[in-house]
Amino acid sequence: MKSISFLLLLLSNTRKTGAVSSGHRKSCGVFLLSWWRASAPFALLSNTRKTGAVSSGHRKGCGVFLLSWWLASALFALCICLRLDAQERPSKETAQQWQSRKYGMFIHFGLFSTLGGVWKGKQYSGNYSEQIQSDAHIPEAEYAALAAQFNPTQWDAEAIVKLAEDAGMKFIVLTAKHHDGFNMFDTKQTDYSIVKQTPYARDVVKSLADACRRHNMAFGVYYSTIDWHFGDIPDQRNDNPISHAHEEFNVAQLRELLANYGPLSEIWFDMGHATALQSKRFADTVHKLQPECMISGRVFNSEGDFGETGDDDIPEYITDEPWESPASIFSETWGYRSWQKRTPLDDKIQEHILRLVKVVSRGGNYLLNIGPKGDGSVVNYEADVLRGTGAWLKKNGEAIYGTSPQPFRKLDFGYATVKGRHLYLFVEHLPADGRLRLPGMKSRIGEAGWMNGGKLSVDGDSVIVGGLPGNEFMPVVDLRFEGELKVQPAFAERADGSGKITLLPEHADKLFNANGEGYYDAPTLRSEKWHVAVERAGVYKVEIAYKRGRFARVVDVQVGKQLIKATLYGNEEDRAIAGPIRLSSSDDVAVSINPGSPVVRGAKLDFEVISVSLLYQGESSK
Ligand code: H79
Repeated sequence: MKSISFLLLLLSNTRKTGAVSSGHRKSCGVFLLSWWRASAPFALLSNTRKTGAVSSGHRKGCGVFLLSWWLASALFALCICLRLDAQERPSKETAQQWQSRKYGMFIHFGLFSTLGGVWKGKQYSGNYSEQIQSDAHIPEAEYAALAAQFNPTQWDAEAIVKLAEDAGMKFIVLTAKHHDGFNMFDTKQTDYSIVKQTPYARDVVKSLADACRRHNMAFGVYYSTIDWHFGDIPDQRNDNPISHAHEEFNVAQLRELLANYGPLSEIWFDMGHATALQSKRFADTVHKLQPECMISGRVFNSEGDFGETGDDDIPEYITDEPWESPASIFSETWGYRSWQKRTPLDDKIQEHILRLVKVVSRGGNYLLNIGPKGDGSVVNYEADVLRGTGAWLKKNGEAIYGTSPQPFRKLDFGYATVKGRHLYLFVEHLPADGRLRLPGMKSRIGEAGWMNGGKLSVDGDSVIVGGLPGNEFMPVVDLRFEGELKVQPAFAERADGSGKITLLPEHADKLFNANGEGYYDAPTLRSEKWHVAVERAGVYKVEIAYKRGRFARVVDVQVGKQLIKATLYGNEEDRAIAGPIRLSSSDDVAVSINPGSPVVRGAKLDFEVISVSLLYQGESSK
């Protein structure tokens, strides 16, 4: 993931937002229109019109027939339309609300918590401790028998929500069921649950859902699509296929989770290797009952509403699409590990503040995990890490919540976010000359100052800070700008002597689809985008040099607000021409290559762009 890619479009099909749903409906309409026009009675009508060979009586009968046929087919078309669009996706507002929360608490709590990473006196480190059943090859019956001793009397949902608040977290996601298949909620699908098989006999998911509701804290659940108790073979990769019976079981459990715990902010599907139809069925099951519930990309096959990075992964890209980075306090485990070597607290707090800032500056949400002990209590060290991040957020939260990603590719001092007329600068390293440079900043900078602190002077595109305030970690500068935020992209391409503007892949912002078919699938390239300074107004053609396209395809070339199509053939190496197109002179026109619309979820650029050239044709087209 350490590529030079800067942008990631995590979910290919943007159908999740309101905007895209209408796009989808439109494409559905286009499809229906062409189907209708191509259908027999229409062909008959146009034929008879052409030949004029039918009598008027015949024509009348024919008209009635055609009218009723059209009405029937329109009704049928409507049904198809409604059916295709039956499962709504969360609205744009919901997606934005989800994105604005930025920092949440993940909780890995289950039967595995009772073992704390130890089985029969041996510490297991081959896998995360929540997967000790697999790591230590514990026979199913022996593992299931642990339930008789599982009595988390120290589980205090109210205190956990309070801890999340103190940490500055805005949402909580709890493991309703992990890969071991042990249910932390009351389910009718199996007796293998905390309610039916433990002395505790209470629904932990319910207790937390209720506490979250009391505190206005967004609440979601983690749900593993694989299940060792159901019969999936434990395997380190956890990419088991899902049998038909298991699919039905999962769907029934999802319905319970969506029906019995109030509105869920998200369902955090994890692992397994669902088929495309299974992923769609899981997503549809959720959205049918709660259209506003966001679904993690690990439902796979591009059915998620938000992208999920790999565990503890922070990608190098920037995007304002919904995505999340799930993180554990120590990358070795999510579930409680009694023998975890705990490093100095302040370093750990700083490590997670830095990770939070990186994720948020790239547009994502940071989901930081705690692994309570088998008795339900939170590990003190973990609570202290969270409270430490909370203390920093109390001062600097303004620069985190509800912000957009940084508008600069790279800053030599650290990171940035944007909100309204504020640009927030997170200072990780102080440059030797004491200046925070904002390359390409074109908006006029107004006031600047340390967050809740002293004023700073501004010189052109730099804020002069001199030194850092005290020995504060990651201090933040609050800078106001005037008007719309305008940042000149670092790589605005210009024409050569002949008027040709050449765009190369190494200068492109790359947008990817994440969470394709499964956990182990690399993100796929969805779009490449450049910024062009057009110095000469006039007519241009667009030439795309490409290679390794397997099939002929039409691609969308977006030049500013203009969309043109180019046809690429399945040759090893070739060129395609699109346009002509008229451009007026401007210092920043975005040019991008995208899959031909209408797009389906997961659509990708399955060829390699060698270059894109804008060729000047003259002042007007000949
Ligand atoms: O719930 C947590 C994990 O148990 C679950 N996802 C997070 C949120 C997960 N299940 N499987 N995987 C993640 C796949 C991860 C596999 C690996 Fe590894 C992680 C391979 C290498 C690092 C696990 C740890 C196996 C070896 C070390």
